Amino acid sequence: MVTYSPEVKAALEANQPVVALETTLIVHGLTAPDNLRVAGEIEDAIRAEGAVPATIGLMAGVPTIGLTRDQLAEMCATPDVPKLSVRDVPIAMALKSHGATTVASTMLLAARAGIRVFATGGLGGVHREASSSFDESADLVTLSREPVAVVCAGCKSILDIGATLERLETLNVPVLGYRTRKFPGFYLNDSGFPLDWQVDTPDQIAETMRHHWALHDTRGGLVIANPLPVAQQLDPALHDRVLADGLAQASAQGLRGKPVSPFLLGHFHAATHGESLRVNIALVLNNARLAARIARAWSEKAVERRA
Ligand code: PSU
Ligand code: MN
Repeated sequence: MVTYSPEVKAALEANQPVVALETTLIVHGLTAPDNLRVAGEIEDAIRAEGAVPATIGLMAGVPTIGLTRDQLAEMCATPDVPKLSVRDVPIAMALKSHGATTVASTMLLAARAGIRVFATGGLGGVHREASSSFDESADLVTLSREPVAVVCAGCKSILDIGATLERLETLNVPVLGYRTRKFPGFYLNDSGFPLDWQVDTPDQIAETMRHHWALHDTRGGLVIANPLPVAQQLDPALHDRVLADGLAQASAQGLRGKPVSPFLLGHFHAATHGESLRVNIALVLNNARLAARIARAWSEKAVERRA
């Protein structure tokens, strides 16, 4: 039902550090030809830090843990690959469809594979008009269920960030600022929302993971909020301008549901003439490197627990 690349299978069996990666970010969040190149760069960043990348997606209906470069190239070249949330996965399996996994569905498959660390760009969350549209990403409820630590630059700034943080609190999802007490704003270093907790080392994160899962019978995810350094962020004034414009366009076009996030990311990339794309790639690589270091700290703990 699930297939593994030989490299990922061997790493998991030997308790080596593994980092899960998603495919929605590649297939729907970026565009060709950048997307395939960036997918390779993310994997390289993880290897350079001494961990094994496991890019996850569905190939002809088969959940695949560790897509090869050829498989990723095929997915990027196939038109209209569906964006799969958790509820879509069994349908895509039955219909033997390719599928790009979101944060939520990647967490589901990573958890089944025993992968405990996952790097992405920004979480999905509560959309701005959610009080009337009910549009809240399944990423949030999945974080309350699946035992995976998700390294991200906060949630995408197109969302209602305050409401997203409130939902994470209700769902008992720990949110750890990595070397910060400010929740990052995806393209921006700081979203303007404070965090209760700061951690400074991958080992502190791995310790938190260990205690969280001991308390919850290995259920529930954690958010590791890793801001992009101020020097690399998008210009905040440009950000606010482009965001206001993008939200107005999405609402004028009556966009709803799954296309909203890709539309707004695409709008940013066009309206900033590629500047937001540079920032998006930089923050994903930054998250990949930290995730690899957390995966190493986690696998050291697993070895200690066995000793
Ligand atoms: N991070 C990025 N780009 C993306 C995403 C995350 O830098 O495209 C994706 C993730 O897959 C996340 C999804 O799960 O956006 C959220 O989509 P929605 O708002 O429709 O739930
Ligand atoms: Mn949605």
